[in-house]
Amino acid sequence: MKTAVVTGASSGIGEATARLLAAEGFRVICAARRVERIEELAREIDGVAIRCDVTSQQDVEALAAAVDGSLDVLVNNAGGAVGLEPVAEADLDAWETMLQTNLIGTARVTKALLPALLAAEGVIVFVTSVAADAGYEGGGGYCAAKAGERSMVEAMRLELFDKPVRITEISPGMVHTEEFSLTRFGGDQARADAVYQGVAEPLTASDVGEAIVWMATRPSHVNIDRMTIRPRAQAAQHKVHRG
Ligand code: 8X3
Repeated sequence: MKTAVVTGASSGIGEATARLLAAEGFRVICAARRVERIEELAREIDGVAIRCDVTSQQDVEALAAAVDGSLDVLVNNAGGAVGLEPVAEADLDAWETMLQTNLIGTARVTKALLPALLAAEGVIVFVTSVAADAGYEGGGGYCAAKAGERSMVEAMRLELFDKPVRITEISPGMVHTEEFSLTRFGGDQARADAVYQGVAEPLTASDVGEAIVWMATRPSHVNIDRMTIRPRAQAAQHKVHRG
């Protein structure tokens, strides 16, 4: 049975991807900070739950120990946005959090699990964002974190060009999940809802999860370097059709 690790598996794209990978026959190791959520998910999909804060070296070592030497798929999904203030008013603690989770935490997990991925001729799917394409107003910290993550992906693909591992990236646009915007706006539901207001069909977590599963299940000589995925209503970052 093939094994997959999904970080940030407690909700949203991570949870949907874990469910879809399990439906494809993978044994899924669900990693996240909120252990009750991932334990329930692991029970439902017959997987494994490992408490993992990607900013903790100790937690990531425990995750690597659970993988036990061989890993087919790593979905680096943990991360997110905090705040939407202009740089002039930025909360730099929030920036620190975004850089520590999206960029450095992802690097920590990737470093720890790379030997197991090489052993299995595995594939890594990095969940970045269209925020990595260009800066937007209020996105300074988040865009920097995601652009940094993308740069790491590009470096790794070159560094590992002659090794049996694939380095892939999915870059989602507007995805309506339970928590992404709520976290960004510190629990302000009205502000979070306004992000998707009037948009008939933003992407769902499963739309992105299905694309991730497709990327991760191509034959081992096929590398999907980067997939940008947006709802039809979002032609570009600022070009969103609202009814
Ligand atoms: C989420 C997409 O547009 O909020 O990663 O940056 S956006």
